[in-house]
Amino acid sequence: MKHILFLIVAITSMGLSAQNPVFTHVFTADPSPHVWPDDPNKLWVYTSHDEPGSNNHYGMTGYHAFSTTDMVNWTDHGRILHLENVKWAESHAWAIDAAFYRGKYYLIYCMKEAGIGLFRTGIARSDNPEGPFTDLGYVKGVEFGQDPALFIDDGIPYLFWGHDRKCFAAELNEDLMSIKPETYVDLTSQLTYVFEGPWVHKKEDTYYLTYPGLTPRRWPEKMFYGVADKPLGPYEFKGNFIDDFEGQSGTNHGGTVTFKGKDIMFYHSAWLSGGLSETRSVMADYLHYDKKGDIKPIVPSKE
Ligand code: FUB
Repeated sequence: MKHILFLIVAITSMGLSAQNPVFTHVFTADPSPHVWPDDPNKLWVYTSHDEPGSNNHYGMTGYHAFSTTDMVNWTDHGRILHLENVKWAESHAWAIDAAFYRGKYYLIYCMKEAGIGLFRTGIARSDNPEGPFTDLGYVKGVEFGQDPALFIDDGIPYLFWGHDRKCFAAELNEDLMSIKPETYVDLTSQLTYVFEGPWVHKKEDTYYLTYPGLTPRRWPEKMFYGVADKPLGPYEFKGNFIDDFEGQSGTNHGGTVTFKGKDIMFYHSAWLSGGLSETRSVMADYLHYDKKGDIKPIVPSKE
């Protein structure tokens, strides 16, 4: 496994700051940030990997993992899973998430099933956060499983997924390989403008579901959110928190993590590629809540 240590030179009075885009030696998208319970001083970001020139509507082939203790010095743990290691899949290694569940690390991702060409939600497992990850197959009960997010709440695994203006969720069975059909919910009508890429995080007692959406003005995607008091909703739509910005990609996608007491939103832009939608780069900015618990708008920063 290739390990690359690289430095991002950024000094701020807050002590936790990355330069945007966060990774500049490789194109990355769809960031999934996590702090695992065994090491609260380390932040992990799992990403999909844009390959310039793939020229096949985001014809991506694998995923990377990155870790840091300070948001300045990052280790690229290299390619942690590749299409060629997933027997049931043929193409399009799209968005990813990760989870720690019952002592093991899991990746959850979407790829097109061989011979069928529809997205399935794959699961891979490892003893270590950086892998190697072994594919276990795809989750049963999920039709067209694009953009999965695996959210563990009080030891219960929940899967969220969404595509083409729809968003769904369900509790998973303990082996994570199938949904509990009786828990399946269609959240689409609760999440105005939803297009794809759901992500759930909990703050105090509130569940926040953030997602890329399309307004009637259409592309590019902007980030929206809704809130609930239970993981499976119902969700109350709250609004937009990352609007259009200079140098964005046609898509946006990301997640939130609390690291060393700060809430950080990871998402992506096309800053590094000069605006090419299929050559994206991960971004990070602080996420702030107002007194009512609403997410304040994020304006992408250089640092
Ligand atoms: O990265 C490929 C696709 O683009 C993701 O699955 C979508 O969410 C969008 O970001």
